[in-house]
Amino acid sequence: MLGQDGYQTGVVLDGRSNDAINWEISETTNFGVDFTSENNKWNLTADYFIKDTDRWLNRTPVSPLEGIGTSPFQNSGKIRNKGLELALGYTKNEGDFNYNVSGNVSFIKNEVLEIAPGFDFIPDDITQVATHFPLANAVGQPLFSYYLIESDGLLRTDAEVTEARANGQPDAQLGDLRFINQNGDDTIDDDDRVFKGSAFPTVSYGLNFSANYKNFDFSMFFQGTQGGVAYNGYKLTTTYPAHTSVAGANLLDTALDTWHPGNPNASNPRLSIDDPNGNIRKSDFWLEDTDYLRLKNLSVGYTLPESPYFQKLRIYVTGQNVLTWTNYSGLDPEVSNRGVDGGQYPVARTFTLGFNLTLK
Ligand SMILES: [Ca+2]
Repeated sequence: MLGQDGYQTGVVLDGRSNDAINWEISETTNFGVDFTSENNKWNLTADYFIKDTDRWLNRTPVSPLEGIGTSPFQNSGKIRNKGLELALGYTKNEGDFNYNVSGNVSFIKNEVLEIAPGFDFIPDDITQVATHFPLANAVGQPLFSYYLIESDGLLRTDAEVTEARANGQPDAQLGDLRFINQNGDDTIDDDDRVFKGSAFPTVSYGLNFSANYKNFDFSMFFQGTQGGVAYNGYKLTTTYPAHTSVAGANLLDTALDTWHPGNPNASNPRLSIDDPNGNIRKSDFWLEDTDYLRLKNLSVGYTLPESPYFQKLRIYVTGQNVLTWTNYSGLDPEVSNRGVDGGQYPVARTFTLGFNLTLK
């Protein structure tokens, strides 16, 4: 206001709508075979598919001259999913001991075929600690790929520090991360980013086993994936207190495995309040494989024979997410959020004791 000190609160348009958007269009081509053996004991299914999604809905950036913070959705680009799905089952139904074993595996490749003309990549708005936007979409890469500065271990000798200082890291010290200066200029910045895979697993599989022996029944289901990668932001916020979003918060024991002169073989870079080397910047240091095998379901039941009071009574114990095998260090390898792990609440391990009663 003229003649008054200070600022007045103004209003600015953060985004705008796009009247021209349409549904995405998908086109799927399938080749499949189903096979069942004559005695119905074996069955096999194989399915090869190509699914193209056209008019991909995304927030392609608009010119900053528009003055809006959030770009509107638009249809631009084409995504391809192709893969092979196999399922095999075996059933035995004779005598006291009957069982069914089945397994399935799928190999899926996801690839961006087109993006809006004039762009090398379309940044994705999924964020970690509000400053890391690790994902981008580019032709030839999987959808929602990591687009990051590459790290190459810790600087553990004076010679390595000297070399890093001459190669884009002027403030490097012992215990800092070494970053790869892809374009060879005198700084490490977003121009040094490379694509580093995505959260999409390349292989997913499941194994189911169910059996009956006299009055007992038993079933278990395993599931797993391979080839997916997560951006472990949870590690960042629980190891490095320098980040403003978590200043003063409790840390995990990974903070004990940070470099200091008494711990020269640490896996994590040194703790630093001002972080002059940018160790906690957006980089592939936070990427981790999410390969896992999980016993998703385990169930054991016993059915009491018919009595004067009921027709059937089955007592059972069921467990979910009973066991998990993984090297992923976050809370849960089944990371949602396009693989950007901000410490989302993990799936619960639950056990249930119950009964099914069928009255006469
Ligand atoms: Ca550079």
